[in-house]
Amino acid sequence: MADHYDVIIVGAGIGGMRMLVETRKLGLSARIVEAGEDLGGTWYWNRYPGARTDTECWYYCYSFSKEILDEWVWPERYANQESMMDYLYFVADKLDLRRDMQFNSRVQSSIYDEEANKWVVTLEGGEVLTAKYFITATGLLSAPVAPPYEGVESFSGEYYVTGQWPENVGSDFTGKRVAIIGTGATAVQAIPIISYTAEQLTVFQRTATYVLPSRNHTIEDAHRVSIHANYDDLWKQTETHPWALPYEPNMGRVAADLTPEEQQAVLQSAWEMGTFRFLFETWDDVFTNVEANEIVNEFIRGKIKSIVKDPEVAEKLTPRDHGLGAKRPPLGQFYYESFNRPNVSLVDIKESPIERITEKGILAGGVEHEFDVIIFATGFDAVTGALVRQDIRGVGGQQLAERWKGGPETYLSVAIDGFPNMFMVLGPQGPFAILTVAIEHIVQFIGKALEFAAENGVERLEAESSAVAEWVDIVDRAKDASLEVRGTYSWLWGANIPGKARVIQQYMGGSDKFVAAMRESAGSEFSGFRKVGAATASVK
Ligand code: NA7
Repeated sequence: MADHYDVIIVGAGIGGMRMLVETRKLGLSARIVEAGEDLGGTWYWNRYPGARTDTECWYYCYSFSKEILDEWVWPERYANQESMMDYLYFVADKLDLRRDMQFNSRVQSSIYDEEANKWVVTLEGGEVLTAKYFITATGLLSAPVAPPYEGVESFSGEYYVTGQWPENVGSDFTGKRVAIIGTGATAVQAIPIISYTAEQLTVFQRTATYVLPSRNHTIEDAHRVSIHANYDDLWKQTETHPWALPYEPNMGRVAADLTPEEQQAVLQSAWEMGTFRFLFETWDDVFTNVEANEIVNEFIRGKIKSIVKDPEVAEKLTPRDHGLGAKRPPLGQFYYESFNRPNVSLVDIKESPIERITEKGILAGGVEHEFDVIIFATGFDAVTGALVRQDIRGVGGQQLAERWKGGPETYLSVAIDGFPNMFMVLGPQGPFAILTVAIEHIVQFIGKALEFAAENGVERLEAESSAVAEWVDIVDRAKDASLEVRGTYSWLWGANIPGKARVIQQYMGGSDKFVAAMRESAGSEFSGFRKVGAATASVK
């Protein structure tokens, strides 16, 4: 007999842990199955040198418990990987979450049994669990891209993928010649740290990006007191901001309202503050007006030129083929400065394409570069990757991967027609927003749906096809608001994965509107869901 639960949750990261707390509140039995050896999700896997949040930690955290908010002491503006793990351990210990988690448990298949109206989850290794509800919390950026070049197996040195960083490899590369491929948010964090010890660090860049300064710092006690005192207002603010940031949602001005001198002063002061304030506390048309966007782009290009001493390197680091916002901008701490170090060099692989990995290193543009270590910071099959890589089957054996071949289709990111009693925490077509805030809203919505089902004798809760079609349309239309400067680059469009449908993966209409749509559904007896009662649960 398989162990049976009310709920099986896949993933013991921030989302899965929060979902477990919610199911306990409802008095449901729940089991988290987790592929890793420990909890932490993103923070368990991404142990690469320099890994840290690029969201200020006082809102990159759980908001559901005042006690946890009050008790936990963040040491820095952006928590590093170790701090994030300590925080998650603290939460897990405090709420005794581990007793409902099992590790080293990678799911092989999750299949809806229509006759029995239950989910059958089979783990690699053969263990079978069953549940009424199947909830995925497998993360948006958790399915790393495999090293994308031939010859990796022939490399005689060590190679690492940042999203699967081995536990026994730290950040000391003394005496090593190191290559890093990629210049996204991950590499931007890793490069400065690796540059401190590596004998030589060679960065292979495909596309130059706009890196904004993070301005990390330790948190003074007085600052901490003020953060804690203002938490209620902070969470309220996240409800009105499109990215769920605790900032004012807009400045009430566009670039054209300011003189060129005023524009430069505004940009300079936003640059000094660090974090995403640079995007939101300058002018409101940064992402929607090409000219307004270009003023910001030029400002950052000027910064690169002034920071990087070698003009040729500075030029290679300067993005010219897209505007700020076309890709999710990384935050860096002394990123551009790293390229002034004598042990750091840059290879532009658009000029010198990587041909293959060799026994000794990397062959690019006809030149063989020799290395002891190669680091692949080449990103993730984002948003849908972790879901379609699982064998998830709904009604009639329909496979999720097959269903989403042409792009994801969901209702409010949490449910899919044909997949009854399945919910997703951070599924595709959810808000492009601060994920901890998004998780809180989504988990509460799922919790209310389960409560509604229990109170109303609903045995099978499933998104209506018409509601899915409508949400897909809303997501598609929302992308147009800022398309002119955003383009269709990056993982946000599935553009980094050959053969993946090039459609917008997340809802760009704003976290505030997303939350309103969820509240509307919950407030009208979960409109958009088909509800089937006990007697007819297994009838088609
Ligand atoms: P990203 O942002 O997807 O960055 C991946 C980087 O790797 C980016 O610079 C890519 O260049 C580069 N890349 C990808 N494939 C290749 C190949 N085949 N050859 C060379 N370079 C390649 O992933 P990250 O892990 O940095 O960050 C993910 C998110 O984590 C980030 O957005 C934050 O939300 C946190 P490209 O720009 O595609 O030319």
